[in-house]
Amino acid sequence: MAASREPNALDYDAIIIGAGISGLYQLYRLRELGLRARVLEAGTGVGGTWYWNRYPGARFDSESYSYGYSFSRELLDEWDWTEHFSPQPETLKYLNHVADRFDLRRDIQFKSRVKSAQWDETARTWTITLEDGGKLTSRFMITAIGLLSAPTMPKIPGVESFKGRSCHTARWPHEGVDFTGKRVAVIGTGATGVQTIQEVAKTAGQLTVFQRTPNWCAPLHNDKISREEMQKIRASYPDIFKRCLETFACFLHTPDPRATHEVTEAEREAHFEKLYADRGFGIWQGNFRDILMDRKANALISDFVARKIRRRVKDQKTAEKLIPRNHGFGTRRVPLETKYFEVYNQPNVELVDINETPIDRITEAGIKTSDRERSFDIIIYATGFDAITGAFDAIDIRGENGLRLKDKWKGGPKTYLGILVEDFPNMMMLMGPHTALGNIPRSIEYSVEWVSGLMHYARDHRLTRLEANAEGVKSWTEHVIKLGEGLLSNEIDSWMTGINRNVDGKTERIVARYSGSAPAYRERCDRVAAEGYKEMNLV
Ligand code: NA7
Repeated sequence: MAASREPNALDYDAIIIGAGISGLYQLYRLRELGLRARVLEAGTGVGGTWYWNRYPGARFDSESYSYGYSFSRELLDEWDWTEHFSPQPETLKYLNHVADRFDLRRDIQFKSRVKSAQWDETARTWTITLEDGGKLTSRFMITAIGLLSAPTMPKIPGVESFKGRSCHTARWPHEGVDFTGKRVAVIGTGATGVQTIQEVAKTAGQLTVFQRTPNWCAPLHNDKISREEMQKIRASYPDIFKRCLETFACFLHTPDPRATHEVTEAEREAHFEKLYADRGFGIWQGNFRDILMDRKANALISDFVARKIRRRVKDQKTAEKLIPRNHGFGTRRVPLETKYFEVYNQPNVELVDINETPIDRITEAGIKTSDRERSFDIIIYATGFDAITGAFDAIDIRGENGLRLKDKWKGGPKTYLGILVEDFPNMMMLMGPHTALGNIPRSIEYSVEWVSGLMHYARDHRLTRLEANAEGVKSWTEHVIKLGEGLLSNEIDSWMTGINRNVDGKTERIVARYSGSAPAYRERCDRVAAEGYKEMNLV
């Protein structure tokens, strides 16, 4: 480590970029190892995703008690969740509580957006340059920059010309926005759009939703958690986290071992009904094991959800517009909703299918579609993110011989375990491409612990250069691509397949996610550590 070779020659042993769920926990662990660590955070506070996404209706789609940190019994003992799916303000409060409780803030530098990071082979260090020109040197660089953190505006002419108020959901004003009596437009109907729409519809004078692709939404069934219930949840934390570690994607839900055709039609309907009536992601993550692989099975659940939409939406023309046609249920991220479909029964809500009447441009007064112009007071852009690789692309990261990470990943990311990249020594990624995602905080805790294990090993063995080698990267990348074969979701355009037509060069599908099971991922990573990281080049 830095301290052992050249005492204090470097600013830090490790720089962590980002003070979200991963950055906070990584800082905690590195401190335990006695390392000089610093977190660089673009925002004015901690929380990452939960700091930036303050849009109305933002909340977890995973059960709160499966989503919080599990590493500290004291933290679990003292924190009460008030809803089964925590709303954003409560989650942000929680993460602030974590930062205070573990005294993390003294090593976090806010308002520090990283502009570039340059590897220096001779000194074996990273030089990190901030947007304000500040420079810091560090032996190791750990990216905790999130997989959905680079928001994108739509490529629609005239976006800058609107004279009313416009906000991207991921850059929501801290003081909030009052919709009472206002004419509001929402562009985008992904998980974010759905949460926003159902909330804004409560107070807006007129709400117009501009939909390009409808998504298969399912009921969230959120509820308050009483004190007694919280006590029971607290007592069962060991079981909850044990279950999360056993399931396919770290959710409380995991696929039903039966295939769709193994049950009778009546049993199948009953199972779908039960899942539709249950909380959370069960209908997506806990359904028959073949619904995300087998076209016939997928058609059955898609048909079931379509029937629900037709029943819930009064105007059948509108209902048909809300039913996805170009992808099956669960092949894109399933937005979870609370009376979302009923919003379209309100007299003050209009759905505009922009496939029928495309948006020509944003005007000074509002939005002009091919048939007419509508005036608005507020336009909300729920248009998503340059996902998974976007936050990396936003930083000019240069490894050996000035190689740009963006160039290295042309045509799709290449990684070792989703954590390391060849030619980018001493850079470790938390929630980078090719890691197991699923219930994100569970995956984060594992990745942070794995990276901390590697740091520990490096310290004990006085290593100053850790790099993935070509063979390891090739075999991991091939493994990830193979795992994605046969998955219906990999045949569909979505942020999960790296598509974002608002970003140049993001029009070809890539395999950006590890789609095997989380236990298998952990087993592989554990083995690498147990065998002394022999698949890596360590000096
Ligand atoms: P998503 O899921 O990427 O959704 C973005 C939405 O915005 C989607 O409906 C897009 O339609 C729409 N969009 C994007 N660009 C345009 C243009 N140019 N014109 C019209 N409509 C457009 O992002 P979210 O923020 O909802 O969710 C991202 C993840 O964050 C979510 O899955 C959770 O895991 C948390 P499209 O489908 O591309 O036709």
